[in-house]
Amino acid sequence: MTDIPHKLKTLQEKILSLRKNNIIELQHGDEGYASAPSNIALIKYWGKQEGKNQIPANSSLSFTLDGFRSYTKVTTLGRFFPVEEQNTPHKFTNQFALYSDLNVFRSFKKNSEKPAPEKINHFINSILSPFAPEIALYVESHNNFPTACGIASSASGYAALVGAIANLLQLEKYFTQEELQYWLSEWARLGSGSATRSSLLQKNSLFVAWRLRENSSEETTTESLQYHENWKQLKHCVLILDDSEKSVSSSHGHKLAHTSPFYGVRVAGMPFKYDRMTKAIKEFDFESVKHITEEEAFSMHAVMQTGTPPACYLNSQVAVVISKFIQYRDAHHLKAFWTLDAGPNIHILYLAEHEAFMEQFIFDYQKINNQEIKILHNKLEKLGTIFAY
Ligand code: 2P0
Repeated sequence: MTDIPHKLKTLQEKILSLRKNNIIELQHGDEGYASAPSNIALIKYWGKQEGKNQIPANSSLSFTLDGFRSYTKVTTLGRFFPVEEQNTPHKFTNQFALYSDLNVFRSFKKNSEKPAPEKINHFINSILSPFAPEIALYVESHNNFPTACGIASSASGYAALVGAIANLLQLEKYFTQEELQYWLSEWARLGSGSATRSSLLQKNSLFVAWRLRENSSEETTTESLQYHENWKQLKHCVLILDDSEKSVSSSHGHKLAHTSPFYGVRVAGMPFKYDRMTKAIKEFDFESVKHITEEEAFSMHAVMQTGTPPACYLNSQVAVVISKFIQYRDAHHLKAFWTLDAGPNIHILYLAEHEAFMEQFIFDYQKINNQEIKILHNKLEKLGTIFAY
C-alpha cells in the first residue's frame, strides 16, 4: 500500500524493532481478538480527494451503533523465520488470509472457509509486511447483525480486524495509548473510511468525528466528540425495506461522487454544517441535529442519484415510509429523526421516552399497508470501545 502516513510508518518500524529484539514474538497458533461497533453517519462521507489514499472530501460524523458489532479472531499460521532471514529465497512467501463467516465480504455461509478476497489480502499484507512478512493470518469474523441490512458491516469489520491484529501483537503493552489509538484508527481508515469512526478505544464514544485537518501534520483525525448527557437516551433501530446486496459498492460510489453537479456545492457547505452539528450535539439541540441529519441523507442521495452514471440506492418504498414517519412524528411531537446509509433501509433515532410511540408507528404502518417490515433494534450493551470482546 502506497501513501502511508509518515507517523504510521514510524510505528510500523517500532514494531519491526520490537520483533528484531524478540520482544514481540509470534508463534504458529498465536491468537488475537477484538470486537468493534458499527456506526451510522449523521454527516456523511461520500467522495474522496483525488490522488490521495483514503482522504475524504469532507469531515464526517457518526453515532456509534454499539449493539451492532463485528467479532474477529486472527490466528497466525505457517512457519516462522527470524527477522534477519526473511529476505532469503526459502522464505515463506505465500502470505494469505483465510476467513470464515466474514460478513464484511458479503459471503456469509456458516462454516465456510475461503481465501480472502484480494482487497482484504492486500490490506493484511500491507499491515504485516514491514515487520512480519512471513506471517499468514487465519481470520474468523462474524457480525451480530445480518449482512446487507443497512448497517455498515465494513466499518465494524475492518475496525475489528485491525483491533484483532493489534491484540495479536499485544500492542497495548508496547505502544502508548495515543500511539495505539493512532495505529488503530489509521489502519481502519486505510481499510475502509467509515471504519475509522468505529476504531476508538475510548469508552463512551457515542459520537465520533473523522475530521479533515488543515495546517496539521495529519490529514485527518478520528475523535470522540463531546456530547450532552441526554444523548445517552438516544435509541436506534433500522427498518429493513430491502436486504439484498447493493448493486453499486460504496467504494465505487465514492469514485462517482464528483460527477454529480451537486457535489461541489455539497462539499463547500460541509465545514459550516459540521460546526453546527458538533455544537448541537454538545448543547443537546435536538432540532438542529434532526434537521442536519435528515438534510444530509437527502443531500448525499441527491449526489448519488445525479452522478454519471447515477448510483441509486433507494427503492419506491423509502419515500413513503419516511413521509409517513415524519407525519406521525410531527403529529405526536416526538423527538425522533431518520437517516439513510448507502441503501434503502431506514435508520430511526429517537429518545427512549418515545419507544412506545415508535412501536405503535411501525405496527400501524404495517397494518395499514398490509406489509411486514423487519426491524433491527440496536440494544446498547456497552458504549464504544473497540476491545470489548
Ligand atoms: C458514511 N458511507 O459516512 C457513508 C455514508 C455510506 C454512506 O462511508 O471506500 O465503505 O471503504 O472508504 O467507508 C461507505 O463507504 O468506503 C460510507 P471505503 P466505505 O458512512
